[in-house]
Amino acid sequence: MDIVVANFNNETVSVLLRKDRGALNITNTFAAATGSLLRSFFVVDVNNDTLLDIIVCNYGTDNINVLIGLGKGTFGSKITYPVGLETHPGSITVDDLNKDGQMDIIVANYETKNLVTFLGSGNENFENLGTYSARFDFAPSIIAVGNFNNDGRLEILICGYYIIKFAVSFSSLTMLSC
Ligand SMILES: [Ca+2]
Ligand SMILES: [Ca+2]
Repeated sequence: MDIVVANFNNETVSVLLRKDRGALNITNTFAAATGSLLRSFFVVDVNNDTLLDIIVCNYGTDNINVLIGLGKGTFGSKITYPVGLETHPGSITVDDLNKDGQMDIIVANYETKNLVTFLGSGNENFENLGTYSARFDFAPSIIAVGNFNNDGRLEILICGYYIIKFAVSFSSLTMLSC
């Protein structure tokens, strides 16, 4: 297995490929942006070419970066999608929210305590669907997607530093207690 590392202090993402006998070599390092204060990333194939891509969450610059994998630990130029001024996104996750076979992105904004969703089209392009209207009463720091209530539809679990509180149903954009 290879490893991807987000380097908070120097605002880069490093890809480490495992070589023979288990040694890890840094093959590529990608600069997010000055002041990005990147908080999290997600590794997934968003363009269905079987090569893993990376999506980076930039707390300081209020955006995300999509890096399309080219194989052998190399990636294309980063593509930037803003999530809103002073939102300070802290966490991202990826899944197919609308069941069209294409990966979509969910961003949890730490400062504005809400979510932004991006609809995938099977390539590097994502459509910003806007901000989920409900504000949470805590700053979301980690999010995850799953079928938590076993209804066959995806929900999202949102965690603050001291609390695990909500599952949001994307099918109806309603908040479920949990
Ligand atoms: Ca890919
Ligand atoms: Ca989708």
